[in-house]
Amino acid sequence: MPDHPKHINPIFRKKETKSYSIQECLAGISTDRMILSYLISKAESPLAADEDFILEVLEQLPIVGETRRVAVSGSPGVGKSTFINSYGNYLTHSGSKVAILPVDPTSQVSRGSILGDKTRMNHLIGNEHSFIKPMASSLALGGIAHATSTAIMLCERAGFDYIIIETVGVGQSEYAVRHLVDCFVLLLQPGGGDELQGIKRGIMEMADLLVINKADGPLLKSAEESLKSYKNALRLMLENDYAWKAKAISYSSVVEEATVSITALMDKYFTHMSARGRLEALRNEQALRYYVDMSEKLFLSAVGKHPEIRKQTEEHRAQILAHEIFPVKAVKELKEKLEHAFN
Ligand SMILES: Nc1nc2c(ncn2[C@@H]2O[C@H](COP(=O)(O)OP(=O)(O)OP(=O)(O)O)[C@@H](O)[C@H]2O)c(=O)[nH]1
Ligand SMILES: [Mg+2]
Repeated sequence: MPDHPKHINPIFRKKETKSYSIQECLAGISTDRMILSYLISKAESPLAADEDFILEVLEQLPIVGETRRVAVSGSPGVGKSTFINSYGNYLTHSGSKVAILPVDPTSQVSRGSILGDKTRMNHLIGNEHSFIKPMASSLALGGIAHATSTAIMLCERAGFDYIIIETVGVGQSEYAVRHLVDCFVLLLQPGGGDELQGIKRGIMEMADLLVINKADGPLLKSAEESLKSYKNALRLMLENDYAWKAKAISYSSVVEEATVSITALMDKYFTHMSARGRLEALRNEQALRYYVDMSEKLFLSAVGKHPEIRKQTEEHRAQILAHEIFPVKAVKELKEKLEHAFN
């Protein structure tokens, strides 16, 4: 029997999932959640046949209306899922259709925290105006950006008004997700400064809205103080390329008026972005960035597979470790080899 990594159960067999034809997908994407789920799972697949299937579906489907793509990020436990549950519930009760895509690169093996997410989203499970599909794509070769951007396009064609992506604030996935959404919401814990929360300054700088969460009960006072200091810190920040200056607000999932305030702020953001074609410009920039990022990754992987180049880099690595070559000289040699191989 082949060796299996310890966490893999060798006798585990995935339950057979129903498959659908392209025609069935086209006819049912907006009415049948199983079909939308099926398509998103295909978007996560690395198989070329699945990619072709999805492309054919996408090419034949128009976008139904205007969507708002929102990312909700923040440290583990800050309350992202609970926030999405209360805010999403409010939106569906106001007549919007909401799709939620929790993205978690850390839980590929156990899908642990994603299961936790689902229990925190009890208002949205079984709600006919919402749809939740956890994504656990790999970071390799732009996995998150690729699968999530395809999932967003599918949800748009299925007629959702809001697409909310939950992503844990640990770094790499934020940067990938930032460029897929229109509005980046960062949730912060009352009390500690951002350093204390392990939130990198870079993540704070890419936020459009800062939400000081859990502003209720014993944390209310410290949430109000934090709100003040974040507002002060934001005064020093400049407008982004779309003339928007990040705003801070406090929030609690147990206070009903908080959902009204966050909805008003979100509307303000999207009204600002809709003016003067800003949203269109942002989406164009993102589409191009997606292509550039993906093509760079493809180039890198193709070059790395070139036999001569591969042999050379392996030799260089050994020589560098044996102090037989200066790294600078190795890079110069590699540059010459690359020029020779691709010209
Ligand atoms: N008091 C209070 N507690 C909250 C609020 N929102 C979330 N919590 C609590 O915070 C804990 C974490 O909430 P989650 O929504 O699971 O947090 P998360 O950021 O999605 O966590 P991960 O997905 O594991 O990163 C839970 O015990 C929630 O009940 C809030 O507005 N007020
Ligand atoms: Mg969560």
